[in-house]
Amino acid sequence: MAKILDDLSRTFSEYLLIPRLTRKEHLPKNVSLVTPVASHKVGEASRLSLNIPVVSASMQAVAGTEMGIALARQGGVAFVFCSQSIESQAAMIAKIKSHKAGFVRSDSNVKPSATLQDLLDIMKKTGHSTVAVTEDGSNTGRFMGIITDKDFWEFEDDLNSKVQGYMTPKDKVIHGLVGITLKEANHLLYKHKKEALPVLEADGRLNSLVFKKDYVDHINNPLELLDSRKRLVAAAGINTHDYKERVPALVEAGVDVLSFDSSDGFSEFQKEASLWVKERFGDKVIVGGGNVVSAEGFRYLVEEAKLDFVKVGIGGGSICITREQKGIGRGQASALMEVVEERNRYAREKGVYVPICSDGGLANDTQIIIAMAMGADFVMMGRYFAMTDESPTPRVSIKGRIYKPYWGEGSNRARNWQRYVDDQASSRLHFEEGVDGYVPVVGSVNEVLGLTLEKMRASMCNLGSITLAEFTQNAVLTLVSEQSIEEGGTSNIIQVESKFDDDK
Ligand code: MZP
Repeated sequence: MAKILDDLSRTFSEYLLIPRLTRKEHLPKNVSLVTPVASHKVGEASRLSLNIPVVSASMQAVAGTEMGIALARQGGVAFVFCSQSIESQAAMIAKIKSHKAGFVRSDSNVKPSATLQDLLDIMKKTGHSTVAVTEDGSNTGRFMGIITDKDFWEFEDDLNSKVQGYMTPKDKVIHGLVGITLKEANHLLYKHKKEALPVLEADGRLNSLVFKKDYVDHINNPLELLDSRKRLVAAAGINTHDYKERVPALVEAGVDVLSFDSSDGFSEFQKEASLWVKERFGDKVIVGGGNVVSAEGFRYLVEEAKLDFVKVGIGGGSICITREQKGIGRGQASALMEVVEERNRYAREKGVYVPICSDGGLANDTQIIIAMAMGADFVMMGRYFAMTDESPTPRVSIKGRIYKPYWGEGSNRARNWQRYVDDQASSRLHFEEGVDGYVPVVGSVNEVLGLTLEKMRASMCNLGSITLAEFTQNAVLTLVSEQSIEEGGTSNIIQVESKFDDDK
């Protein structure tokens, strides 16, 4: 006979946190949101930690290059979607990795004999206003000079003129030589009031460029997540079908973290794929997976599949209809609490801590905070990021308001047959598990995350916590009745902004 669990399937909105003693040192400015990504011995550090406990879903409508850059600069990572060709996903990872390294390979270059029109075309294509001039127009050619959009007037100068007549020639360009440190390079930029510093090889070929704006960006983004070579950390979704080709291409492109993207990860497919990646790449790349909603699923993925982190959540995603279609899933709070308990048991038994990611269904900032209090190490979100400027979809105006499209990876639109179809031989999607819709545009990742994290830091202080580990340790949660949820809202007043309520 089927087993019926005693507990109800509960969601985050059914819980509230009880404040604990706030001491004087419990101030938002003292809070650290650093959180582990890879499994590690209890008491030791994870080989990669995020600076904020937030990652993006691996979805077509959410995470491309721009999201990868934006989130890493805030201290998290975006899992670049895998429902695309291996080449284009690897190219996105390579772009994130090359976005900023202090010393960047120049990707806007011209020959001295190029015309101003050629130059303009390059500037429009790359969006860069500073272009290196090299003898052969390559990014490692003999350095001849530099030209910026301030050196000519698009509507006044003859666009058939040659770049060499307008560029600043090498002997007048402040430059450094390979071997210079980033600090020394930034000092030269500061001293000579320059925007860009070319760094040259001893034989005069261009090696890289250092930009003032990168220095300023770094100061403005103190939580930026960088690898040991000062490149942004990059992450990608993978599947259990083409991993033997996809993973090597992603590793070659410089990926740091991989995650199996599957609605049900409690499978031999995921074990086999994970062990293959582990055997081939060892500790070179972090591999997470899921999704699971039970202690049993967690154990399997950790002990058998050897995954570095485990994602929890089936059917809670805002675009997800898995529960309606297949009758599988679990309330996200119940699933998370059971898996966290098992993770803690595993840590006590084996002395190994496995980070847990709560994936999907987070409808507001409060739910993110409750998920963290319940023991998630980080949360994964799709809708939240689909609404930002950096998601890869176009803005559309509907009845005078601005929206962006958002669709599930299990929808026909995503044509992500590998994720859901049971019949491995068929590429036809038998039934949909996701829907296709629109979400309102809310602003930049920076703005939206800034507010969420401000609230998280404040809640942590209310619970007398400076670290996320303390937050979970100190958390006391209470179930709320429908009446108390109503009590928590405003009562007996007509709110000024009530006309916006349908946006929530
Ligand atoms: P949400 O943040 O939009 O609520 O949920 C995002 C999560 O939903 C993803 O990380 C993924 O686990 C899940 N997802 C993505 N596509 C589907 C689907 O088509 C889905 N059913 O459930």
